[in-house]
Amino acid sequence: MPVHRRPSWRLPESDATPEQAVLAHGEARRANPSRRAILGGAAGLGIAAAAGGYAAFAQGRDPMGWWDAQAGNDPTKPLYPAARNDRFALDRPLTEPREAVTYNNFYEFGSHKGIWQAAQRLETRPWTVTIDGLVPNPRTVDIDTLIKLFPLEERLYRFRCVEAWAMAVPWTGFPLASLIRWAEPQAGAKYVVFQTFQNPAIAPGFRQTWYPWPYTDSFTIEECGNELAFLATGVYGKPLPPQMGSPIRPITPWKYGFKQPKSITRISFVAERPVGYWEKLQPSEYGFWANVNPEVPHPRWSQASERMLGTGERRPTMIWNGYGEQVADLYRGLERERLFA
Ligand SMILES: Nc1nc2c(c(=O)[nH]1)N[C@H]1C(S)=C(S)[C@@H](COP(=O)(O)O)O[C@H]1N2
Ligand SMILES: [Mo]
Repeated sequence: MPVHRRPSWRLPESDATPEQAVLAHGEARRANPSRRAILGGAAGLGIAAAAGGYAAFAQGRDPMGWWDAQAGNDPTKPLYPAARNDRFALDRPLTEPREAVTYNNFYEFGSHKGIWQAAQRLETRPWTVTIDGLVPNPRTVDIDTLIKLFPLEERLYRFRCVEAWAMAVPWTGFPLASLIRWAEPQAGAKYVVFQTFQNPAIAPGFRQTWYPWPYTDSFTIEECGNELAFLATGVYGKPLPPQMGSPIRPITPWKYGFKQPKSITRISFVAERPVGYWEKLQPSEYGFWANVNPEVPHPRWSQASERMLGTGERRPTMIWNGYGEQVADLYRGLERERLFA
């Protein structure tokens, strides 16, 4: 099937070139939001209407207020905060939560970083996840049932986008390996595909038909079994906010962020290597493995260094995003493949 390709200057992640320009724009809007933008944003949203009056107005401006309201209604709220697993510690301070929840990539809600308000339209309950493909017992599970199958824990991870911005966040969730074991994949299952929700009624990105919706990406079964591979259901001690992929998303911190689809509704076990969303869109720029490497530049972004959200601090990029000790062995014998970017 032919895939409509946009010229590279119109490609989605190039909206962030130069990154500073986008950040400055976002900050200017935040500092001086137009009343119309605030009311317009709030009007489309059930909780804002329920809060009413000034509260809704203030909440419309305050991403932390939105998050608290949403987290307050979350059926899994009593599971937070989960105990921290100290084996996953960090070499740098955590990113300010406000920065992490207001600078996002979630193309279903728009191809820019300021989608957090638009994403509040995502209704994360009821929510189901379908487990299918090469498993003995394909099934669709309610998210609250699924989350309660596995004990939650907190881990501090680095997170790196191929656009060269980075953050350091405390995810809450459970090992991806636990879910894989529970699903009991058959011997022929070699890859695991994660698929994002698809509801054009609430997310304007789906009208941009040149994108290969739904957003999917995949890992090998071996990668899913690595101790770092995680299914995040929360961040900063609370259930995930919609803009960060509520109610559940995979996290593989040694890979670029685009490999990790948000707001998952399907996990499929398959035999053949799938082609993910970005690789479908632009195979010359995005590959299957997409492991972090400072020496392999993306055509539009040097990967030599990264910029921390919030502080703007520049740090040298680390190969495997600093997780070589845990993951490098996964790639022995695969040196001839395009392992990076
Ligand atoms: N469904 C979906 N998942 C997605 C994306 C997206 O556009 N849609 N963007 C990816 C990219 S490019 C990055 S860098 C991370 C960003 O995660 P964050 O916004 O929570 O920091 O989400 C990834 N997962
Ligand atoms: Mo990204």
